[in-house]
Amino acid sequence: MAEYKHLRVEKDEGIRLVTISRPEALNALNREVLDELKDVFSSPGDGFEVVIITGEGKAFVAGADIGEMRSMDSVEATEFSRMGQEVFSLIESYPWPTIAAINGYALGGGLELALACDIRVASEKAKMGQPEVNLAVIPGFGGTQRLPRLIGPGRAFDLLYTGKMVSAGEALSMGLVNAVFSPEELLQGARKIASEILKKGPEAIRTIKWLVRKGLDVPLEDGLIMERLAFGRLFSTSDQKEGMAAFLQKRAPEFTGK
Ligand code: DAK
Repeated sequence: MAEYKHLRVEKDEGIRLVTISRPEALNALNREVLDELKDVFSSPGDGFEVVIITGEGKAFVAGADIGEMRSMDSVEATEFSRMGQEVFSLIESYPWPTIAAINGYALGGGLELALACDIRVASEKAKMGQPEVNLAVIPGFGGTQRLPRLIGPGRAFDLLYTGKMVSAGEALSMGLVNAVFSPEELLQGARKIASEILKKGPEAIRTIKWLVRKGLDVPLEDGLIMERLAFGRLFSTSDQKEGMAAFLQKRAPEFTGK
């Protein structure tokens, strides 16, 4: 497995844990961190897996690196935004499920990173927000687009206009996160969700991810056609035969990913 300066990547029983580790800057996303994330998500691993992204120390990610952005001109800022958007789109379209385990501050680019994941779980200590307006800028890594799609435009406008931070409980009530755990149980909670997913038919999981992601961008009629074709395709897998046989024989299935 590749070695990184700001990321720790560990794989265990189908779960890939990616820890962003730049604690001296609360894991702020500079170009180096973005480059390393790009490398991790550029190839689809070695088979069925769930990726958990978390942060080292008291922050998940406290945003894009303000020190690095401070002196950018418009051309450089546009390029920085393109770079971040490209990396987060890679994460969003990664073929296997992704879970953001939000251990602390997820602000600006940090919340945008979590928004690019399929599932978000948060520690009771987490604080989330899009504070870019405090710096007289806007989210540049997808926040104006993914946040309203996830929680609806009204709640997104509130967060985007005011730049306020919300607690894990508030985030849960607005559908921004799926579950809240104590700080000690956060990773265990994320791993439990991952393990549950890893018991399922790999091709079914990958197909669900693809359909949900692609389906949100097309008219319902087209999405239903995509679903129908994908549904049919799964009936040519041996896992479908195994899954249904195991149910009828009242035993646990043994999926092979074929
Ligand atoms: N960037 C760089 N350094 C950061 C940082 C950040 N986002 N957040 C924290 N740090 C650094 C602090 O400067 C401090 O460094 P030292 O002074 O120790 O050298 C260290 O991390 C610890 O931070 P604090 O001392 O401030 O820690 P506190 O516990 O007191 O406060 C905090 C924690 C999270 C409330 C506070 O650090 C904070 O407010 N941080 C900034 C949060 C923020 O505003 N995040 C949004 C960043 S803007 C775009 C592309 C992208 C974006 C926008 C446009 N285009 C290209 C158009 C995205 C923008 C953002 O994400």
